[in-house]
Amino acid sequence: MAHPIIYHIPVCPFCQRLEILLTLKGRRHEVDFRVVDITQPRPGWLLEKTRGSTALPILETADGRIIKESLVILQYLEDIYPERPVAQRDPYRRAVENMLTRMDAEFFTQGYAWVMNQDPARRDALRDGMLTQYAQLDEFLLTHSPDGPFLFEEFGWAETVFTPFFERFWFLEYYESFELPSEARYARVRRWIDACVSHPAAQQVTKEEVVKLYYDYAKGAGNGALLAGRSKSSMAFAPDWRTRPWPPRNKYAHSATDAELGL
Ligand code: GAZ
Repeated sequence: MAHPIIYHIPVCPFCQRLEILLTLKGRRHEVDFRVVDITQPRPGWLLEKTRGSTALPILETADGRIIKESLVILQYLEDIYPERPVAQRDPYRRAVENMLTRMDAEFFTQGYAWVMNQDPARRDALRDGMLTQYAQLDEFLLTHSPDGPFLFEEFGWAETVFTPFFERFWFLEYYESFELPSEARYARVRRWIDACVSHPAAQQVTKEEVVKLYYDYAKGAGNGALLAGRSKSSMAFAPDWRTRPWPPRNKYAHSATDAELGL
């Protein structure tokens, strides 16, 4: 049987969701992942497939049809590979994980707004906004899964949706010195996050990779955009991130050059 093709950006959190789901199902090798360089304009053949949109991931089915949006692609993969279900099958339990899934956008938007912020005067408000997000997740988990660590018995759908963002938010620790306070009202969500990021199916990125590749996000440039005075994006594939130095952490005081970043 022909395999589906996924066009993706390796460090993109939405793309990582698909890799996690397939890994949980033991099917990672059955889907053909093709890398797209986010720092270059999209090639014409790809824009033809997407009818002009540029966001990734997209999935091309075995018979050549295109599916967009990571959550929609997750459901498609869940449906074509029903063995080892990741989504809950009981309608109420599925509704519970869907309610948590619906909290994803506000959560990641808050984290990205903070890392991309360039105004030191807004830092405290952005930190408070982030803490509100963690408190909301904590409250949800305490209501539906007080013991945990996961929402249900195992790492499942909600964990697949959120874990890529828990791993991206390592950039807040590095560039904003953010630590989730050791207070009771974050204790449940902390246990969830710790269990999520240490799960074997969610090891596609490391803290070092996230911190190095997201330097330009920390300076306000998202999605592979080029900052003034630079000739290369920190999201570039080459030189390999492993060979680059750790970037300077003082994003409000200093703008690193290509050379300082090992680019
Ligand atoms: N809703 C889509 C999905 O598949 O779930 C989102 C996909 C997406 O945004 N992909 C990004 C992309 O391909 C890469 S990862 N961008 C290039 C383009 O041309 O669209 C996304 C944000 C955000 C901050 C970061 C990211 C991100 O908002 O990590 O909003 C969607 C992009 C502050």
